[in-house]
Amino acid sequence: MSTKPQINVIVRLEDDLQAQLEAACNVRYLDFDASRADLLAAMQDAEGILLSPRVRGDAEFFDASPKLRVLSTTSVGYDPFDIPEATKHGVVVCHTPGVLTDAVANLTTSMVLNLALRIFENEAYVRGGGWAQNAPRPELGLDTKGKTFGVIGFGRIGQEVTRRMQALGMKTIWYDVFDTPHPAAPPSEFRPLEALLAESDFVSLHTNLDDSSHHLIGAAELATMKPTAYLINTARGGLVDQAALTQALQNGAIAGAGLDVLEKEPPTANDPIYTLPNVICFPHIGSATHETRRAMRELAVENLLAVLAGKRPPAPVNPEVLG
Ligand code: 8YV
Repeated sequence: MSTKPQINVIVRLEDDLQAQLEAACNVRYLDFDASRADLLAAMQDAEGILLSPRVRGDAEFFDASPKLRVLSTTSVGYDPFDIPEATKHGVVVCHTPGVLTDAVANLTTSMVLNLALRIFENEAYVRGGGWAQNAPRPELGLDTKGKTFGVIGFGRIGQEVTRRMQALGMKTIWYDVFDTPHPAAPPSEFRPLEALLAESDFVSLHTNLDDSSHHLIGAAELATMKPTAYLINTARGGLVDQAALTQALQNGAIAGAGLDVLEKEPPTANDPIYTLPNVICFPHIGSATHETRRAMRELAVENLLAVLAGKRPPAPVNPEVLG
């Protein structure tokens, strides 16, 4: 009988990463569309699981996983997993911070530039024959120099976005639940949330989603923003009250939004938000460069194998379980 630990994998992996797992574990590959019942049944004997944040790890999940020691997600965000429940069940949750910082900061930058310079409108104008017909051109865009960029969530990604915005000539300010920045953070001024919202020409979200940050941006916060300001969200859809945002965008309470995440993903076909003229919306691709996704999968495999081998994983969310 094999003494290798049983693990479940619900992530598509490269051959070499599969081989690495298979050398150390009995690997069961589960279908992405596996029913909840099939998933829970497969958790009976599993000591580890490698998954994406599309799977919900709640109390029911951990109760159905009596042997589970490690849950390793291919994401930095761990909002779908109930961390206190995991800790209660002695499960180490691991994630992938750091390796996706540049990719998300780049996508955020692309949104700022696309919104400021009206890139999509201009491209559509030319592609649609507008230039060839000498039709009236889309409105002019905005300079970034001298504008104020407010970051909500001054962690790794928020700091990297700040560096890029400073390179674009913007004044940067930040808000977080702490008001003393990390020593390596770029120089940038702290503001209370309301002051940041009122002062910024761009407000960009880079914070975790949890009970305390759910709908951090709602109708009142949107009303505090300048009517000329833009909201950018490359973090989590649940940080923003999407119904309130839709309204604010429709009635011109803010100028526009760049969204890589929505409250419901994928959105319903009749969700108005992604067709509004003052919105650019991407399908949650912040980390989806070839190299970054590979690095995330590598780190997730490393996290999982470390815990199963009784070693400290590189990126635990609840290290207290490790003792
Ligand atoms: C990915 C993410 O969409 O890291 C996160 O928290 O949301 C994204 O990088 C996701 O991890 C895909 O598996």
